[in-house]
Order: sequence, then C-alpha cells, then structure tokens
Amino acid sequence: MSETVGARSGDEGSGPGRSPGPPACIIIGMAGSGKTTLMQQIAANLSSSRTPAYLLNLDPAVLNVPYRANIDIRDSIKYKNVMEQYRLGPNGGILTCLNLFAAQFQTVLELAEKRRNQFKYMFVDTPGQIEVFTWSASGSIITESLATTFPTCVLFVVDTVRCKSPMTFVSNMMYACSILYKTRLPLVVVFNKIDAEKHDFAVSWMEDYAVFDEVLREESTFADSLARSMAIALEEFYKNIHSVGVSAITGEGMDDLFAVIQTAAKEYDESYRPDLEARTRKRAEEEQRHAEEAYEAFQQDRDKNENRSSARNTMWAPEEDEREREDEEDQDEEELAREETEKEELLDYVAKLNIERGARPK
Ligand SMILES: Nc1nc2c(ncn2[C@@H]2O[C@H](COP(=O)(O)OP(=O)(O)OP(=O)(O)O)[C@@H](O)[C@H]2O)c(=O)[nH]1
Ligand SMILES: [Mg+2]
Repeated sequence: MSETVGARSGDEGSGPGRSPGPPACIIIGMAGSGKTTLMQQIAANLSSSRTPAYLLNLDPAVLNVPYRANIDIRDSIKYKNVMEQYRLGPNGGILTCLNLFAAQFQTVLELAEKRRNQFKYMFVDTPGQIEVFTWSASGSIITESLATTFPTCVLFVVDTVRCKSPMTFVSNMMYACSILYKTRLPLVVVFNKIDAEKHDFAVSWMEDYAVFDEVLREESTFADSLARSMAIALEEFYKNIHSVGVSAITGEGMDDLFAVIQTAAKEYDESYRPDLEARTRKRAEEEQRHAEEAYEAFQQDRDKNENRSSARNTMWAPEEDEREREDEEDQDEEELAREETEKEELLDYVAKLNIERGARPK
C-alpha cells in the first residue's frame, strides 16, 4: 500500500516521447457509499482552483446530478422508457441503458479526446448497482475503451462508517480485489465519510493483519472465521493498491485524493499501459491469425470447387464415357427383352384365339 501527497497537475508523469493525457478516474462503489456526492465535491474543489475537468454521469437512474456533467447518459437514454419498452425491472433497466450507451461510447471518447488538452482530469460516476457496471460486457467495454485512451484508474469508494464491522470491511475489500483483477487498472480505495468515522482503523487493519485478528478474537462466529481467512488472502492485494480517507461532504482529504490519483496515473503509464498494450497487441494478433486462417480455408474451398467444375467442363474422362456407354447398353438390352416378351405374349394370345375359333362350331 502506498500513498503520496503531491502537486495537482494533469501534465505529470509523461511516458517516453509523448504526453500521457489527463488521468481518468472511474468511480465505483457499493450503493450509497457516496460516489455522486464525491463527484460533486470533486467538481466544486476543482472549480475553486480553476482546474478544468471532464465529468461523466453513467447512472441512468439517478434523479438529480449535483454537478455539471459534460456527458450525461440520461441525455441520450431514458431509463423509464427503456424499462417500459423492454419490460424490465430496475436493475435490468440500468444494465440495458448501459448496453445502449456502450454502443455510443466510442463517439463520447472521440469528443473527450479532441479536448484532451483542455482538461486536467476526467471523472466517471457509475450506478450504485455495482455489479451492473463491474461485471457487465458494457462496463468492460467502457472501462477498456477509456483505459486505451487516457491514463485510467479506479476509485473504489467505501462507506467508512459501515466498515467498522469486520465482515463488511472484508467484503468491501474482496470486492475491491475482484475489481483490481478484473480491470487490471491502478486502484485507490477511497474511505469516504471520514467526517462521521475516521478511517485509521481500516488502514491499521490493512497494514497489520495481527490488529485485524485481534478484533476478530473478541467474537468467534462462523462469519468471523470466514473474515479471518479472507483477510489472510487479501494481504497480498493490499500491497498493490492505494488508500485515502475523504469526506465528500466537508471536502476533508481532497488534496490527498488528487495526489494519489497522480501517483496512480504515473503507475498506469509505467506498468499498466505497457501491459494493456501487450494484451491489446496479442488480441489483435490472434484476431489477425483467425482472419488469415479463415481466409485460407475459404480459398482452399474455392480452389477445390473451381477444380471440380473445370474438370467437368474441360477434361476428357474415359472411365466416365465407358460407364455412360455401359449404362446405355444396359438400357437397350432391357428394352429389347421387354419387346421380346410383349411379342411372345401377343403370339400366345393370337394362338389362343385361333384355337378357340377353331374349336367353336361354325
Ligand atoms: N456524513 C457523510 N455522508 C455522506 C458523505 N458522502 C455521501 N454521504 C451521504 O451518503 C448518502 C449517499 O450518497 P450518494 O452520493 O448518493 O451515494 P452514491 O454512492 O452515489 O449512491 P448510489 O448512486 O445510489 O449508489 C447521501 O445521503 C449523502 O449525503 C460524506 O462524506 N459524509
Ligand atoms: Mg450515485
């Protein structure tokens, strides 16, 4: 775990030979953890220091957005209409809105990309139904597109008051851990609501397992032993993330938050971007290989068909001629045999008639 306090500027941390662009932060967190209020605080904070920012609201179901969003999903997609049209419940409605929006996200990014020199930060507010964004295809598309355009990190917002319960704390950390491995982006755990509850206890639980274990010893329920095993598993995860305490209401800790975002953006540029580019390259190579294989198979099929038809049209095949001749001869023989039989039957019939006539008295 690391936390650095530094200057507020989006121009730091340039990679070799190019400007990395302004950091983009995706704000994710459990329902009611304070994501939207944090967006509001960020907007107010940056506005007072005249730092331009690009703000996106991706929550289609929110009634009021308490900050001026540059892009608001609600402008192009109406949550209630989507629910009615597709006969969906609240979560299905949000998911479908995100799916529809993901299809337009490239255009959104192009708009932002054009203005990349005009803002220092980008922040993205997401729906409270965390799994709708984190585990959906549209969430992945939006995250990956953003990460290939700007130095991107995830701000995982946690309600510090609720984290006093060890089980809730561990559950939140497990979720944060899964997001880290899913997105493969730098992750900052933002302990929010520190005006109501300081986050020191959470930091000590993350830094020293013995402290957390001590708290669990006081109770010995099944859930606590589960929390203990999960905390052991999480020790490694804590080394790979940042954490910071803020109050979205009072603005406490905001300088620390901006500083840690800068650190995360540098990390993105130094290690996450090369990893992402390698993955993108690998995927492109695989797609290229599949396309080439498919084209080769298509060509082979086409060549085979062409050979077959040109052979039929142009090449002399004595075996075929022989077979045709034999078939014709067989047909002739059958015809002859039938005619022969008919003639014999006719002669028999005439002979029979003659006998009868002869037998009949004149
Ligand atoms: N005391 C305190 N309350 C806060 C803070 N931040 C948010 N809240 C309160 O927490 C509640 C939820 O805040 P929101 O910002 O709507 O949370 P959210 O994560 O956007 O909620 P969803 O989008 O529904 O998931 C509101 O009542 C806020 O006033 C904070 O720093 N301190
Ligand atoms: Mg919200």
